[in-house]
Amino acid sequence: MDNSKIKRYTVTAALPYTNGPVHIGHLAGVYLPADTYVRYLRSNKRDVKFICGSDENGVPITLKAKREGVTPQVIVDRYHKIIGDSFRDFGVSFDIYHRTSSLMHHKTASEFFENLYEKGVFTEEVTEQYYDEKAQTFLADRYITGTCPKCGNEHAYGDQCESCGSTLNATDLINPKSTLSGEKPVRKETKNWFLPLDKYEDQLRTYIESHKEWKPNVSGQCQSWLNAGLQPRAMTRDLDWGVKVPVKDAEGKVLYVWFDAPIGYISATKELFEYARLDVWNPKAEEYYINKNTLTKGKWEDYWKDDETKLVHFIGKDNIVFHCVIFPAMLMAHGGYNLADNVPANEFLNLEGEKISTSKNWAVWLNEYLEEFKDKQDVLRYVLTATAPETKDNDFTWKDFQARNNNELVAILGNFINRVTVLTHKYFAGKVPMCMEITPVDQAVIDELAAYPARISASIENYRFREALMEVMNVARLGNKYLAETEPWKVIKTDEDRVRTILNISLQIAANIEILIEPFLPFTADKLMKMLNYGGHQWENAGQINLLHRGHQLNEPHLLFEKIEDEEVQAQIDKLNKSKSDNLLSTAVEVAPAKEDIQFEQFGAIDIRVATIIAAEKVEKTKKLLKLTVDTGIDQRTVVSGIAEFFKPEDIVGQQVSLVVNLAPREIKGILSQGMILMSENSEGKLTFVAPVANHGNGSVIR
Ligand code: B3M
Ligand code: ZN
Repeated sequence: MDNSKIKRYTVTAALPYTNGPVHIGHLAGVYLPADTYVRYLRSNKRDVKFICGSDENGVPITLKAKREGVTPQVIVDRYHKIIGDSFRDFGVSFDIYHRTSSLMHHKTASEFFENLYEKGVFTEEVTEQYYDEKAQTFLADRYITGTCPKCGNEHAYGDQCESCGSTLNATDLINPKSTLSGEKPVRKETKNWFLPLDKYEDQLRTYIESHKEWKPNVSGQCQSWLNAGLQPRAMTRDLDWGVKVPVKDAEGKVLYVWFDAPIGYISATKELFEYARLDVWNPKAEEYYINKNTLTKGKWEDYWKDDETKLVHFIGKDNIVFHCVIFPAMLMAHGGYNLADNVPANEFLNLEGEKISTSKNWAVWLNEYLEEFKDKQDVLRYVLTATAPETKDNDFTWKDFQARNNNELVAILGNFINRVTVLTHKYFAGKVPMCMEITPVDQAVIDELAAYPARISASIENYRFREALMEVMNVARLGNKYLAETEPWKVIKTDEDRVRTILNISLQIAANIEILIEPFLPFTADKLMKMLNYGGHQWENAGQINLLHRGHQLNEPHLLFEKIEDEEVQAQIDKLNKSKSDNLLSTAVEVAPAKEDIQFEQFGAIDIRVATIIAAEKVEKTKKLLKLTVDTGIDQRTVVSGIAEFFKPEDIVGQQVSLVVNLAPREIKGILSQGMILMSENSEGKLTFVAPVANHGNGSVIR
């Protein structure tokens, strides 16, 4: 897109699944490059909206909910807040961080589906899908796993292989297995609505091939899908959590998460402008992390339907097909929408030489980092940008984290700023001295400084953020070199006017760094702005040497960075190694030997039923007990259960359980308890419910 034609920008960042916190791989791959790009645009006074939100409708969420024995809403509420808070505290400056469980999203996604449905875009097909007879549910997406037919990865999902990035149909998998019951699934007919991707193949090819400027890793993946021939793809699923399919005879079906999630960018934009239009502050602003400082009135359509808007999607490489093939096809089918001008997908970041794994807890979680490295957001921003997997997978190590902090941030950037401000306070009481006679050495530095903003802009505008950050650090290197050559701490003894010039030019370099560093290290830029008492990050001023006028009063100098000691880093390495040994333990844990055999009749005497918790409260003066009111289908009764350490009363109302109903009543802490809820206790003593996987009526007999 010709830059002169661009009136505004819509920048989106992949919506993280709310089945866990975000980790450094997400940050390096998606959120830091996106935030750097948007901060740069704002510094250049461009009209930009930065859109993100929680992806709350996918199978990853319902799987997590089943494993914890709670509802999906409990999971998404928990992680929407954890993720939203951690992005805010890390300085990722979204204009809105929305969520796809919201009414606005369900409405927007439903209307989008109806638009295509009414045009007859979808083909209604009855196909055989995998079905888990034990769990009594169809197996979509992450409910089923098996071997990828393309690359042999044995842990591919029903819709995608994260290893080779291929999109799959569950029936493509070799040796499929249900992730719910572990059983081999059977095939069962069901009707779904298919998007005929094959019909958009030519348009997609034209679109993709028109973007020669896309990163090779992105274009390459797109070309391989196009060359393999696009197939119709089901855009609905037999699931009970997500956006209901808004057409008749679609009972028990929801939109495929990868149909509704990209529409989440649009619903978030609508929410943002609806909020700005109403011009009243409401709690949704907190829930959606709406950025008050950048809120503007306007029309959401300008950011999605106007061809003078540049749309950029920041994602990880496993999301390329959804953003470069499926979502564009949806937008083409709908009509009236812009297509992305660029999708600068990054590769993957590894950790200490191994793939980041949430299930094995082999990750550095952002919320934990913010706790353990207070006020060091920019150290992680710096290291993850400097080592970003922009063109190939890369590796994060805690030793490298420490080295870059100590040898680059402290020794180069922090050192330059400290020397300039301390010397100005020492020799001129913190006032910017007048620039006296300019020597050829001075002029050479001034000329070199003037060239940096355009060079850094070019790198950022082409999504090369590692290179851009390195150039910003070179400005600090230029400053250090200038001080080393001119040695004001020596010259002060003989030529004060010369030192006036040296420190004036050095302070201008410091003010330039404050502007140039802000897209990358916003917290440092703010500290520098306070120290220099210099306002605003305006890119247009960068490169100039008259930013701080003679007599301008600096504030007290402070160290921008502090050294990170070996112990801090070793503690993190130990923490990772502990999670590795916990994993080994949890897989190899000693299982208690079976009890003595009993006769079938003895077991037959136990009456276990499906029941539902309808009320829950803590038992006063006890740590472990909850008083539960349970609907057994036969009656409603009180049961006292020792689960208070693992569950909050409010989280388990509505939870289905397995209840022994013919256990003789017992008085516990003065409460008559009539029955026992079956719980599973793992090797760490953690309890979870033994609940029917499918929704069965209260009173159903468990045998
Ligand atoms: N929730 C992230 C993932 O695949 C996915 C992105 C949606 S962006 C519309 O891990
Ligand atoms: Zn594969």
